[in-house]
Amino acid sequence: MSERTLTIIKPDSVAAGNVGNIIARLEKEGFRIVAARMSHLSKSQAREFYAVHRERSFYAPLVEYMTSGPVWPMCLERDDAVSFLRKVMGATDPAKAEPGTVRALYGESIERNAIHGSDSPENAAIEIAFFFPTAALV
Ligand code: FUP
Repeated sequence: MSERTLTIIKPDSVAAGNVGNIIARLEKEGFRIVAARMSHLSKSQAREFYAVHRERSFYAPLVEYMTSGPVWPMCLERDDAVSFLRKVMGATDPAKAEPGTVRALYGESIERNAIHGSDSPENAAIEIAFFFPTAALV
């Protein structure tokens, strides 16, 4: 069933010049880009986006990293978009990600792991609303 999810091309990918490669891969995998923009997150935006991790030891460095440079949040649409993006993205740690996945190809470390993908349809709806007002979705 057609579904929407939220990805973020993270600062390491933008800095390394991998935005085009990652977007091309996502389109090749059948995702339609419903909304996209370049953004430089504020500390408070990054803290809010990753609030579920606020008790974790990696929270502060994660917020630092996600605000260290521009990112590309995008709303994507496809059949089973949430689970399919998780598959194309690969495991959180690029060293453990399946060969050929976006994180295996472009991720530098468990923190600097190239791309975000929503982990459930419920969170996808919350995360899409976080970055894009309804009017921005086409
Ligand atoms: P994922 O859903 O694969 O992005 O992974 P999580 O929601 O568990 O983690 C969100 C982000 O926190 C990761 F993308 C990177 C960061 N993180 C770390 O830096 N260290 C960890 O041990 C786990 C996650």
